[in-house]
Amino acid sequence: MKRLHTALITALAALALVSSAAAQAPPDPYTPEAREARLAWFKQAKYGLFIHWGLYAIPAGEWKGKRCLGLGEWIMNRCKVPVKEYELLTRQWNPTKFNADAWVQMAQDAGMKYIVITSKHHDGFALFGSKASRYNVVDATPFKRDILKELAAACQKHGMPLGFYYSQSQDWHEPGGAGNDWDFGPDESPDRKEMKDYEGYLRGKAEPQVRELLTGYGPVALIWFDTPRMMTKERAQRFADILRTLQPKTLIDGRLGAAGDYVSTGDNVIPSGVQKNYWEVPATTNHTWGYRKDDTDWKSPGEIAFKLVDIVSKGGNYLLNVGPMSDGIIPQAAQDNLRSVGRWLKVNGEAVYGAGASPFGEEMGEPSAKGTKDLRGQALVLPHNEWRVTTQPGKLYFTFFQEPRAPFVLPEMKNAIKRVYQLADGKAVEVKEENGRHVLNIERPILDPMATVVVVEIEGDKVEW
Ligand code: JFZ
Repeated sequence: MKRLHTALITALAALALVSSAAAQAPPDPYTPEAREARLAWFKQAKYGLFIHWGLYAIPAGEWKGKRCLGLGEWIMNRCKVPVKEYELLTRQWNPTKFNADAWVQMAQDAGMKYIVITSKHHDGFALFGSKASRYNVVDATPFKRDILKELAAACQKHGMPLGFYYSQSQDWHEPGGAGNDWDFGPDESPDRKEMKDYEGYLRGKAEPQVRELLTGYGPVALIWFDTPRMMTKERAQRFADILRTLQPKTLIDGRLGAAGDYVSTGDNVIPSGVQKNYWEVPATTNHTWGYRKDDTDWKSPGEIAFKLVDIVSKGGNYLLNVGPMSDGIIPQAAQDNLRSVGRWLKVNGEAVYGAGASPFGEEMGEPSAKGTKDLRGQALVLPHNEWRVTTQPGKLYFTFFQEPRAPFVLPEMKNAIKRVYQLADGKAVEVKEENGRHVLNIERPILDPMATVVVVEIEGDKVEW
């Protein structure tokens, strides 16, 4: 009896030891469950502000009196500006009107739920104080202020998640970085042998800087890697390990080269239907990321609202960009348009934040019956842009971008309908049954000609057929 007792106690003690060890060991960040947990806030957020800001805001699309076509932040590459010449821009970096609080306030007014800013773009210049490279805002400019420190503090104050874009592979300032063939020759030989000290660059600048971002700026919501040239699985994994060790909750976008938490689509590319994997589209408000003084072709509030709801109805996030000017001001037209969408979201946000994808799909478009190809050579889908559906448990949000025909026939479903009303003012919408189909009689003129949301409350959490 005594022996049994002792054995029992020993076993219990061993069990306690094992379970306490399990409680202390950090959870494995590479499991699907850990990824889901990391993505929770992101799926709720849906709409973020991308900020491309750097030395390229000074030339703003023009070098020595000549226009350089293309993206503003690519000017060094497009006009083949030698490092020694481009570096001189640091002397002019003095954005006296930069106000981190004002930027975060604008994002909040716009209804955006996270911010991602370029900590270092392809030109290699860091917007933060860095021990790994003196080519940064604190050590190389008269301004001396750490932009990211100020932005991180403002975001902390407003409860706004902050992430950093980091160009891990292209760095046109460094002889070992990828991309600068005008100063340093090609990255690879014709038979794809690496020609530069790329490893030296990764270990000497990129990896240390990513570590700095994850240790000096509070909680980092995500790191937005980009253009993974020569990013082997092994190299990408080194970056992932830095993140998972220093801040296991930080998300990795889809352009590291491996181990991303979600898919990043092509720039401005919205898929034609619901996607299986979680995704985000990076997109511009005009036609450039970094500021260009000649690009004033802004997307209207209605276009932005449509894209946002379209994206949510397909199960993704919208990361919408602004390119502040060299004085630190975000172009006024972009601010105005974003704030207009923000006012719409104040009233209609339930249809967007945390909302699920459409259970239908026919509203999104149909493949060209003639088999036409689009500009990218893909099968052309002819979009239908009249309305979109987003969901919350027990609710379907029909967002109309054009005044619907009365009566509007709801897509087929088995669920009984409990209640139908306009989201903005709660006013009931008349619903009838005709030949087994639900028919809405939506009031005309339509409540909000930009986008009117009609909520259909259904029996049960999800649509059944
Ligand atoms: C990259 C950058 O080169 C650009 O300057 C900007 O920062 C943008 C957000 O990202 O450009 C890309 C990267 C990937 C694709 C297109 C443009 N893509 O996959 O289609």
